[in-house]
Amino acid sequence: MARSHTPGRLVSADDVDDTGATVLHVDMDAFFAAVEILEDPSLAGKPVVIGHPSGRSVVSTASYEARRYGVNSAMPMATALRLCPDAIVVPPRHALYAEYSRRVMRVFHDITPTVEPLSIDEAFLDVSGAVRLLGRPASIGRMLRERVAEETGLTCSVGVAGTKFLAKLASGMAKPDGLLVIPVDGALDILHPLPIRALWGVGGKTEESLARLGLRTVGDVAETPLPVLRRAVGDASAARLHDLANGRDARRVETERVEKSVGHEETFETDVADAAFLERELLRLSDRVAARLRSEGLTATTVSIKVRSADFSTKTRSRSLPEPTCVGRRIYEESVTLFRELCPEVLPVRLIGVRAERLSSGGHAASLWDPDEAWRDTERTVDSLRARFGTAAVTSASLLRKDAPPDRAR
Ligand code: TTP
Ligand code: MG
Repeated sequence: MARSHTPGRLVSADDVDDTGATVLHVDMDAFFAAVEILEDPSLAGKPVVIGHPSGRSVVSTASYEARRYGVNSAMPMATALRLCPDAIVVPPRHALYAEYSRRVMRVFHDITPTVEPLSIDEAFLDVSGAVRLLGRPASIGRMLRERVAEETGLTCSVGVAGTKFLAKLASGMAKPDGLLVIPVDGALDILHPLPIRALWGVGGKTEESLARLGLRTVGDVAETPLPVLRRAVGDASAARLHDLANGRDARRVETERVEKSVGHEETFETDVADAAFLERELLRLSDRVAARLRSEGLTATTVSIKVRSADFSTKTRSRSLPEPTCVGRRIYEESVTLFRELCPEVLPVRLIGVRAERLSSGGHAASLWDPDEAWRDTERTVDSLRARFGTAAVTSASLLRKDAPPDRAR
């Protein structure tokens, strides 16, 4: 089911069975080094080591060219330079990596609201809800890799499996720049021949204890009776290792905390007195607020607007909705109504904003009568187009009108 490209690296064939493999693990390849190479293309193809050049520091990461010499993360810089004297040492620039990380995570959120970031360069995604719109898990994984490359110029590796542990294992096996599916039915065939160290959380000490029992592979651990494992590594570890070795991992992909409100606002360079233009701004802002709500799996029950006039006086107005919504059109209707109640006294306007409040998670409320259904479906389609082609590719028709005042702030 998998074929090997470079030694040790596995990628899935196009026709691999990904049924039920709805957990994706994405990890950027040689992240800090890849960002530095992107910023300075003269480094491409060279052994690049990220870290401070002093002999006492340690390596943050190394390009795959440098890894061929045995250079690795956390290795003393002096050792790295001994192994690879031609290495180009680049001091880390953390703010830059954080910015790239945000861009990568944004791509993930375009695909599903269920994103669990693990570190600066990796995350789990649960794509079970995205399958209907975006296709099978493996093709979502391929699309994600393309989108990350388009948006950032960086490569990543993707593991696709039925559980978090197996998805993470798969992305590691696919590295660099690959995608590997571990089919739900074939998981144990892949898992059992691996060394014990492949089990999540097995470090040197645990490995030693298990080796003393004569256990070498994950399959050995799977076959060992639980009481025997307990005596070797303690109750908690034993249960976890036994589960993982048998392909069991009930942990779900956990999204980040629920936010209190979601808002967007626009400050104009020159004050705007054109009410029709301001209403189109409200449509654009409402669309953005709604897209944020949908991408985080949230709905709102209150819509508020903020209008700051040329004299800096600021008015906010809010309305409660009969039903929670994540639909831009609904948010726009409420905000335009609020805006018209304030007009024309607030003109000319310096800043305008839309905010969704009283948020709850778990999609829209189930109600028999759903006035937003058609809009929501349309906007979800827009979300999926944006996931494929990027935000700029899709916009509301009324935003394309060319009669915007020339003084509009960009
Ligand atoms: P990793 O994902 O572990 O490594 P990587 O992205 O460089 O390479 P790959 O995933 O292809 O194996 O870590 C992500 C970044 O975190 C890495 O680029 C640098 C930083 N990091 C450190 O600073 N110190 C470390 O010990 C490790 C492991 C990572
Ligand atoms: Mg990485």
